[in-house]
Amino acid sequence: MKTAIVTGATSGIGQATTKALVDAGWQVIATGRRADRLTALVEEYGDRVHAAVFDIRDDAARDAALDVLPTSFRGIDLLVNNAGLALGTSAAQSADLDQWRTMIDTNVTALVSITHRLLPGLIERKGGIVNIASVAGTYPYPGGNVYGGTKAFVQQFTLNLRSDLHGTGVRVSAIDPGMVETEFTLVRTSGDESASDTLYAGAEPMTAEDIAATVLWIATLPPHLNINRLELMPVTQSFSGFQVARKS
Ligand code: NDP
Ligand code: 8X3
Repeated sequence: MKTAIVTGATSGIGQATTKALVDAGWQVIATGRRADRLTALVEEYGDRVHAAVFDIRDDAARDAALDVLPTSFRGIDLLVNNAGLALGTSAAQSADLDQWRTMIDTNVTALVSITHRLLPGLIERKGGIVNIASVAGTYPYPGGNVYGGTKAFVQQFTLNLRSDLHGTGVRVSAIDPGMVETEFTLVRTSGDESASDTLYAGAEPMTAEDIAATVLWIATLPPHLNINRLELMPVTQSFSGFQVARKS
């Protein structure tokens, strides 16, 4: 049985990916801070899910959790780097620096740290890495500032990993989703349910299950195929023009 580790499995895309992988016959190390949600996954799937509760920004907590993995979960075939967040939609000049640092610590520093930790085993097993980036890493928008910057990092890190892992057999992919209805906007707006509901209302956004199915598809392609980057949007989402500030 193949083993995956999914970061940010307590909600949204990570939770749906955990379920999709288990339903497809994998066993999953599910990580996140909210222990109750990981416990619920274990209750649902039994010994096919191992709950590893830690803050992904905390190297010592991460290593402690990975050091005590049950023997049957120790050979990891797939790393799904999904844990991440956006905080705030303010323009850079009025943004909160602590929120910027939290996004960088989570979306960039923690992602590269767990990747670094797991790379030797992934190389040994000719495994795979799927990084959840975002359309925000490609297309700028007002208020996207550091969030978009972190996701551009994830996209480029993915491609550079491919270069370094050349010849190892390890596959590395970035998925760039557009609008997916999850707790993402609730987190971004510090719990503003009406802002979250308004954003998704009538938009027919993608679902966490849509992205999970894409992760599973990438992970189960024949071993000679690598998806480098894959961008997805709901049909209702597309592009808008540049803005021009005119002299009055
Ligand atoms: P959710 O808020 O529903 O899920 C985010 C997950 O990340 C949670 O499981 C959360 O776990 C985990 N996480 C956040 N911070 C930490 C931390 N410090 N330590 C451990 N885990 C953490 O959002 P999504 O499912 O939408 O987001 C998943 C990924 O998808 C993110 O990287 C996001 O940027 C990306 N994405 C989302 C899009 C969208 O429109 N929803 C579009 C494009 C990309 P917990 O809080 O329990 O620790
Ligand atoms: C999330 C997509 O457009 O809200 O990464 O930034 S967006």
